[in-house]
Amino acid sequence: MGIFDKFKKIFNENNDDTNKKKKETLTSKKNVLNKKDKNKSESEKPKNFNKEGNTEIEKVEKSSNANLELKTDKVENSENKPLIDSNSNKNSHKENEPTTNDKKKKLDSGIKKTKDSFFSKLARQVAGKKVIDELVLDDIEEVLISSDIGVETSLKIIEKLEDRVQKDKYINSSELNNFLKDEISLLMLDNNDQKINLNSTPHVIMVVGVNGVGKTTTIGKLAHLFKKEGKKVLLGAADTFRAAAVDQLVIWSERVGVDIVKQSMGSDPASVCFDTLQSAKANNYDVVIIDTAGRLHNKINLMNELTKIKNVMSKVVPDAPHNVMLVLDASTGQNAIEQANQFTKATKVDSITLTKLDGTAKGGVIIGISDQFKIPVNYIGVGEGIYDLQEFNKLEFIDSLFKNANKIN
Ligand SMILES: Nc1nc2c(ncn2[C@@H]2O[C@H](COP(=O)(O)OP(=O)(O)O)[C@@H](O)[C@H]2O)c(=O)[nH]1
Ligand SMILES: [Mg+2]
Repeated sequence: MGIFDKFKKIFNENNDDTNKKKKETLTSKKNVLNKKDKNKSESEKPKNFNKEGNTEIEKVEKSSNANLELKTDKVENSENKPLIDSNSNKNSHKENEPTTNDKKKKLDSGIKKTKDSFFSKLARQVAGKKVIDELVLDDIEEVLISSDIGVETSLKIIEKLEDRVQKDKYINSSELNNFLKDEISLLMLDNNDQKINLNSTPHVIMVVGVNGVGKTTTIGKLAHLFKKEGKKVLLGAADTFRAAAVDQLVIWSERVGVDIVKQSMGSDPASVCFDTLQSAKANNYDVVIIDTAGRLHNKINLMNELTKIKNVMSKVVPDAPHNVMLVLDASTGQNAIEQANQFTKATKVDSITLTKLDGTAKGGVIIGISDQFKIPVNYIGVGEGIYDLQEFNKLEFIDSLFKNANKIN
């Protein structure tokens, strides 16, 4: 009996036992990870959530602004407080638009760390082994789990790999890479319709996600993409919670050259949304993008807040928001999966944008997110600049991830 047949025999004899054990180990690994993530998200909660206590509420009288015209640079309400900043006629940035090739390079360099870390770990595990057989599967499983793909998704891949190795007895390392490439493609949701379909006017996109994930930055980049397509874009600064949040969105609106509706810090986010949608309707905007505060201190509060905002919006535009976009930060790895869990429980999420894929080794999280949530990842953030938002293309991403993978060691 050859050595592989011997291993196979032993493997088959212990197969049931091993599978059981493997599942138990994975469950315990999963528990540890979940616990870790839970602790992490606890520590990310804003410490001073006390609106009345910390916020100087400057009362901004709402105007009946249904007929506001944006002819002037600033439209002022009855108290001479600017309500809408009109930037659409301003000469915005003069940076050069990147070519398709530039974008590809940016994607390649963005996911380089993810790629290097994943394939070098994989190469280390299979180093010195001519073939991949059952004995190496545990090590490959470790690599998948530690690459932020997510435990559930890793388990699915490993089960398929087990079947394959049982069938073929063994595969070599380039076959392993091809196998992983095919399986990962199958697991990732097919996002053929990558663009957000702007099928109503105004089309309202509400952007949600915890603090610091890149919501405001994404809104700026997105506004630029829509403007470039000839859309009339209005931003709504409904993150009234933090001092700098409104200012940050104003800066983006000026940079991109799109209009913005704002009130003072501390005002009711729902009221900002109401104003924004009214202005959008009255002035024929094509797209409205609403920035929200990233509070995730508990599911009930989050749910209540988002429900309130949605209800107020639908009073002005009945089916708004048309798209709830969840922004997740790839560099937080497993924690991004946990946030997706929380947000999808609190509200219906229509699309996901995964930011900070540049400079992180945890980009594998996009595979787990696509597999587990069945929500299209529409955009990826690959930097802080205005052009650093790309429509997510599964095949391009996978090609970039696996290109020359055999050479990494
Ligand atoms: N490298 C990188 N940084 C990003 C990306 N998106 C956002 N950021 C940065 O992340 C930080 C937080 O972003 P911000 O938009 O304020 O997050 P928010 O709190 O969710 O609105 C800022 O310093 C951004 O410049 C990205 O795709 N890549
Ligand atoms: Mg923000």
